[in-house]
Amino acid sequence: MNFHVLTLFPEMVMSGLCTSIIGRAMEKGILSLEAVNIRDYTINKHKKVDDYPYGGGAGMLMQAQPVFDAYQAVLEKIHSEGRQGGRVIYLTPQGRTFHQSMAKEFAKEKDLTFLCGHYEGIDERVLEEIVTDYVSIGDYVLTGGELPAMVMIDAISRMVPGVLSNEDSGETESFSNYLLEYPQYSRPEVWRDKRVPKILLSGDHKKVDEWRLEQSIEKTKIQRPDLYEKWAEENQEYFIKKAKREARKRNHMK
Ligand code: 6GU
Repeated sequence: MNFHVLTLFPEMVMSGLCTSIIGRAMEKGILSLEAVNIRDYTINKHKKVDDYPYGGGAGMLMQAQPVFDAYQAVLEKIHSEGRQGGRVIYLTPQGRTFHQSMAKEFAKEKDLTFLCGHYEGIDERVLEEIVTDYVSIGDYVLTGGELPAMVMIDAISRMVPGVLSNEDSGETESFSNYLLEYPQYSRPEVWRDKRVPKILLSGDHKKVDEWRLEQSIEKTKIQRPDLYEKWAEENQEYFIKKAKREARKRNHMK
């Protein structure tokens, strides 16, 4: 996967993503990341990239020319490596809300270009010309598209094969089945008088799995009732099995 980021703050993007798991995947050659400074492409002699909006209104807009030319440079690079351009994602609170399923879809692409806006936005004409996807990362307003691009690149990267180790494949975690993660514990067995739940020390893997699933369900019910409803809808057999288990227990006690 090759990520290209069009931005006025290339150092922010590079420094935020070149560490940790993403950095290692880049060293391994599974991922590449380039941040292209839009300001390098302005034809304005003062290196200006913004101007007032026609019709008036608050703030400044990023102009079409430097954004378009910066994208042409990215496109030429992609073509020179024998590939087609691929999708161009504009980060905007007006876009579709980013979601795990979108991360999985984007992870199948060869090249993804992220366009980060600043000020009050970007001249509509260049958006019409180059953007294929409008994406938001949630219902709040940020000062620019860099953090959203970094959030998306992180989430997409961990869905690219080889980026995570086999043990923690992206599949088994929160949202892949609507349930949140169960609580986890490491050494020591007692910390500040708090014990690790006894079941986890039992060595009974079946019991441990049952306990973890129950914990996941309870946590999801409390923290994310919206996700819980979706899970319950798709896992009705869980409640039937659970009712049968409890009925058996009652019969044993009689
Ligand atoms: Cl993608 N951009 C900005 N500026 N603010 C946001 C956002 C994006 N997603 C949520 N808030």
